[in-house]
This record gives sequence, structure tokens and C-alpha cells, in this order.
Amino acid sequence: MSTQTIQTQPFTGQKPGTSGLRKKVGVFQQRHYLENFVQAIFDALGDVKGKTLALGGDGRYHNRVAVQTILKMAAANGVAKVMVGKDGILSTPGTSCVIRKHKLSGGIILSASHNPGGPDGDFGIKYNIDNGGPAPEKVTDAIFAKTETITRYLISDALDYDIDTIASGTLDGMTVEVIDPVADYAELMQQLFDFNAIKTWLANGHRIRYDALSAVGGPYAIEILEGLLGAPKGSVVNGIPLEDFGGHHPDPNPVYATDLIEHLDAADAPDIGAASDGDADRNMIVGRKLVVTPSDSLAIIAAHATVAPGYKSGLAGIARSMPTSQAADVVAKALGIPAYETPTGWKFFGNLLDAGKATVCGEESYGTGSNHIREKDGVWAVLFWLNILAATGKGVAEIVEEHWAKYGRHFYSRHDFEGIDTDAANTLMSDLRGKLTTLVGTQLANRTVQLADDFAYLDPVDGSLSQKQGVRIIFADGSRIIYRLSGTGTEGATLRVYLESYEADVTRHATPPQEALADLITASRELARIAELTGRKEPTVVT
Ligand code: VG1
Ligand code: CO
Repeated sequence: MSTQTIQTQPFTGQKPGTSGLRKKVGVFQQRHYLENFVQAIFDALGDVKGKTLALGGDGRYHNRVAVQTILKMAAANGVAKVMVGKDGILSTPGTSCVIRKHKLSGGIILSASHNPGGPDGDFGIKYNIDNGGPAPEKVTDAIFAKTETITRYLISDALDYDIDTIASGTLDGMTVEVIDPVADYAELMQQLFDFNAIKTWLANGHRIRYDALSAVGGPYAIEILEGLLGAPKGSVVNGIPLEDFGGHHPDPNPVYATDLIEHLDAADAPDIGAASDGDADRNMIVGRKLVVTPSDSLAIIAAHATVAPGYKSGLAGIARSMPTSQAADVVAKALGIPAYETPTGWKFFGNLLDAGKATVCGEESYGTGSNHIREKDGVWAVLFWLNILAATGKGVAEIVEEHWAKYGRHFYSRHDFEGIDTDAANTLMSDLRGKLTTLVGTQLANRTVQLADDFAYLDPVDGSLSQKQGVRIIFADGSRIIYRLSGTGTEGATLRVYLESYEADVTRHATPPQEALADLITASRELARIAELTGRKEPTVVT
């Protein structure tokens, strides 16, 4: 066994997006493609000699091939040890947990998250740092810079390593520890939540349906819900990770998790429905005939946090991404704790969590999490909801409606225009940016525009400035229209339009959101000239 130095050429324009590098599987299968990116990670990190890394992925097509390549490259680059999930499986939150618990230097996660998988689907790779969280911009920028100048990569010529057996061994001088992907994570969850209360609640006949969408959340949900908490077998459906996710689009929202929605609409519906995405960092919570919006879920978790043992002393602060509704801010105000507003992407929460400024965080894109790790966490959110249900004895809909009655309802919706022409998308955004200053004080959607800007974030911990994070139109009544281009898509551009309005009057809380937001929706399309510039009259996905 020996190290090979392979000559290669830089590839350009492969800048990691909101969450790592995501491309079609075919792109990753190109000669040297994955290798270049992995070597760029190692080169950007400086000296990886003697370090220990975590490695795993969501099990999608190309996961196993990529794990073998990365193991051989890690060995050739002098990495001391890699902790790899059995079968190459580790969820994103599971990896974050392993990095933190074992004090590793970082980890490589193979996932395109909520993007479809399979030979024609997407693949992705991201690097997490020693706090367990996504690499911050200065690290991803350094990786990108290396991909532009790379001339060689190092790889061992060793045979494939057995990743299907939990054991320790060596690969060309590097220690490889194949670990149970769930064990550390399950242990952490037991420290945070009242497992006895949830067990009793389930034993009393309450039911959950957890749809893992044939992605990586399955093994975690099965072990914790059916194993440790005693939920009946079959409570977790689609629980085995498949390379093509069994044809499921592993994005837990009402548009893609239709089967779960049908089960929660049925006469014999379980008490709670839940789903997670490809890499199990997202979650959707569904009550009987009611989907909890992710923004509400964050606010509700924050408002009830002290029922869970891990949060019984209260929260230091709540952080949300800018497009996420202001429901969490209202809770923070009531609790007398700070509310933080960050750009989209979990990496922006890392500093706030590390500094102890925020305890729970969330994004409108079905992501919730806390300071227990440095990623959003699907199974964690479901356990939090179970803990709330068990502690209060109330149902999901009751909890949500009581929350609205107490704090008011933030009607919320996101309209995605997927796969639009990239030039048209860029023109649309720059046109919008061009007219922001003239908008202030004008009437739009029967409201007065109070502020119109391009969101910039000054990190209160390290002072770094992130600009152009989304166009915001904020009205005098607190309503908002927000526009951003997605950083995770792999085909053309995706325009996301986020719509929010606040309603204090409880008699109007039952209005369907699309109806409550109708005038904002119309205004959002006219203002950005969406149909004219993109040729699309209607969005592809409405959540
Ligand atoms: C989307 C979401 C964002 C999320 C990101 C990664 O990004 O909007 O909130 O953090 O996906 O989620 P974008 O740039 O496409 O809007 V996933 O579950 O990687 O893990
Ligand atoms: Co994800």
C-alpha cells in the first residue's frame, strides 16, 4: 500500500452554496471531480496530519463509492483516524454529534439533503468544523480558492475498506473506526428529553407516524421511537435508507410528504405525524388536519422549552433566519430574551450558539435545532414535540391554536419558482435592488412600505459582514415580502418569495394562509415582474 500523487487540473465555478457543494450525480462521477474537492478541503485546512475526522452520508446513490475514495485520500494525506458510520451512514445532526462528543477536528458529510437522489439525482459534500457545525464562509471560501489552483491530489492505492462491520482497523496506516451511526446521538437525546414521560404517553395509546421518506432519518427514528420509547413497530414508515430514497423526494413538506398528510387527515389519524429529509436535519410536524409551519414550530418549541429536562433552566436567546416568520421574536419578547436574525443557512447560527447567545434556532425551511449540536436536527424537533405533548397532555392542534391565541398568528407561506433561467433570475433580483430606495413610504398591498433593503448581517460574535442576503420589503404593520435566490439547487435558478402577515384577532386565525396573504402574494409578483421576467405565472412549489 502506498500513496499515489495524481496530477489533476483545477475546476472553476464550483463554489459551495448554502450548504456545501451540490451537483448532479453525473458531475460527481466525472474523473477527479470528488477527489479535487476533497483535496481542496484538506489543503484549505492546512495540516490534517494527526487529526481525527468523522465521515458518513445519507446513503444516497454514490455514497459508498465516495466514502471509499475519501478514506483512501484521508490516509494519503496523513489523517490519523476517521470515524465512519456503519454502511457509510451518518445523518447531518448525527455527524455533528459525533464531532462534538469525540472532540474531532471536523467531519465530511455526503449529502444533497432534501434534493432527490439516485443515478439521475443529486449528490453533495460538505465539511463541518470542530464545533460540529457547517464550515463558516471564510473556510468555504478557502476551499473554493484551493479548487481553483489545485494541481494534484493524494490517494492511497489500498483496497476498499470494510465499512459494513462495527470495528476498528487500519487503512494504509490510518485508523478507521466503523461506528454505530445512532448510538452517540440516541444517548444525547436521552439527556435532553423526558423519555419516561414520552414512554408513558405512548403506552397510554397515543400514536405517532414518522415518515423517514426512505432517507437517513429512518435508523435514528426506529432506534429511538420504536426501540427506546416503545412506540409500536410500524410507527416509523419508510425507515430504511435507500440509494434513490425509494423514489421519494426527501423533502419534508406538505407538497412532497403527501402520504403522511393523508394519514393525518384520515378519521383514524395518529396524534402526531412527522417527517425528515434526506440527511435528517429537517423536520415537518403535522397534527390532525393541521400542518405546523416551521416558523410556528420554532416559536412553540421556544415557548414550551422548559418542559424538556435539557432546557429546564430556560433559553438564553432565540435565533431565526431572516425569512423565517417573526413568531419566534414575539416569544422572545415575552420571555425577555434576545431574538437574533441571521442570513439563510445553518452556518450563521454557529457563532451565536458557541457564544451562548442563543439556545434554540430555526429556519422557515423546516429546520429547527438548538445548542445541543451545531446543525438543525429533525429527530430532535420531533422528540421536542413529543415531550411537549406528553408534558401538557394536549394535542398538536390545541397547542398551535393556543399559541396563536396568546401571541397572535403569523400567516406564512413560501412560493418557489424553480428551474428558472439564471440570467432572468439575476435580472429580477438586480431590478428589485435598484428600486428599493424609491419604495419606502409608498403603498403596496394596501399597506405602507416602511423599509426596503438588501439584508446584510453583521455577526455579533466575530464581526464578519455578510451582504446581499435577500431583498426585504417590510410594511408598517409588520408584514413582509422577501426575495432570495436559492443556493442549493442544481438546475437553473430558484427564486424564493417569502410572505408573512400578522393577525392578532383570534376570530381570523382560521383563515387559510393563501387567502390571508392574497394581497401580499399579488403585490410580490407585480413588484418583481415575475411573470414578465421568468415566464412563470405561478410558483412550482407553495409551502
Ligand atoms: C435551503 C433553505 C435553507 C437551508 C438550506 C439547507 O437553502 O432555504 O433554509 O438552510 O436549504 O438545508 P436555499 O439556499 O436553497 O434557500 V438542507 O436540509 O441542506 O440541509
Ligand atoms: Co437537510
